[in-house]
Amino acid sequence: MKMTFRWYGPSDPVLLDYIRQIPNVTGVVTAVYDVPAGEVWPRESIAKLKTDAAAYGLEFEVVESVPVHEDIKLGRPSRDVLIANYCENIRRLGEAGVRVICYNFMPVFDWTRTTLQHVWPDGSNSLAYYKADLSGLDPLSGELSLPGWDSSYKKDELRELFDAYKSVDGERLFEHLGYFLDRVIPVARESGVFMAIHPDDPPYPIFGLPRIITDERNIERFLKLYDDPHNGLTFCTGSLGCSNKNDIYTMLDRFIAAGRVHFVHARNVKLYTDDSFEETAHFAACGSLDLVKVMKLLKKHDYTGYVRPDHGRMIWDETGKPGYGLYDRALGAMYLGGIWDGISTNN
Ligand code: DNO
Repeated sequence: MKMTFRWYGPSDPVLLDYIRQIPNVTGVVTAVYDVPAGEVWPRESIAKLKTDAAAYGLEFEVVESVPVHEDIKLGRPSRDVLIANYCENIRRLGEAGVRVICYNFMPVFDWTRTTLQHVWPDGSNSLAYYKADLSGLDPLSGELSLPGWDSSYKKDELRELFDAYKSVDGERLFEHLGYFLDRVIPVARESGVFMAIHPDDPPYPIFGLPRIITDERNIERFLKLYDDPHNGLTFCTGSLGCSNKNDIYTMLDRFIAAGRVHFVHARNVKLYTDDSFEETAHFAACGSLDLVKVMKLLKKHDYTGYVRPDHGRMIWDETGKPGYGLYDRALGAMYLGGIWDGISTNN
């Protein structure tokens, strides 16, 4: 297991200088952020991430994310050029020593929450998603925007995208994903890169847009679309764990045994019966998920892939990118590392 930490590049208030002080973190997870989706990342930008990380004794072996252009998800004719660009990114990242690329196939929006600051009785705050509040949110109003969303869309473009998705249901989206994998995975294999799709977050359709990387059956179907270890998963406990129908431990056990898990996002959530959820501290007793059990499963399979503490709360008056402050994620890294050491010792 290699413990990593997400770093948003030079503009991140969480400095590499801080990350290197977390004892069990050996590498950063990052990306080139100033190139629009669908374009090729300059080799110099990739090399700079590597040298920046190395200057602090950190590895750069995981990219999160190389975004997939909407035209690929929509199956538009322009997808072939965009997929060729995607393949070129895989080659360049492989040459730079990147081993895992995390990406997602969620239409239009990445992760979605109904509040970024749910306040807890102890004064900390975290991201939350209340199903009942979603109907009151209009993603086309231009007023709602979340840090995970691509803010480059103008209002009209968003409307046009929503219209285009009217003819793309879950089945079509699966077809378009298969088309993408058929072209991308052979390049990943040649480049020594493992592709690791991120589950949809939350794992059910929102705003009428389809979502397919949601549960055991669909993930199995995804893995079969291209049956090769280079077509793998980012196993995000919090994304999959915020649906009551997902048994994340059985899923993890099964997909790791199949050699298809390359990256683990360890996050805890407090889950409600209607699939609403609040993100909590990583500590098992704080939420509905048991990260001790998760780490034990990694141990059981001698997992040698990458792990990172996912979303933390904002604590100790920290401000910054919601979910991605330093303090609570560092506590998470230590908690996960402590569990790992605890189960690794024979004493
Ligand atoms: C949320 C993240 C996601 C993830 C993408 C992968 O905090 O886990 O935004 O990076 O879905 O493409």
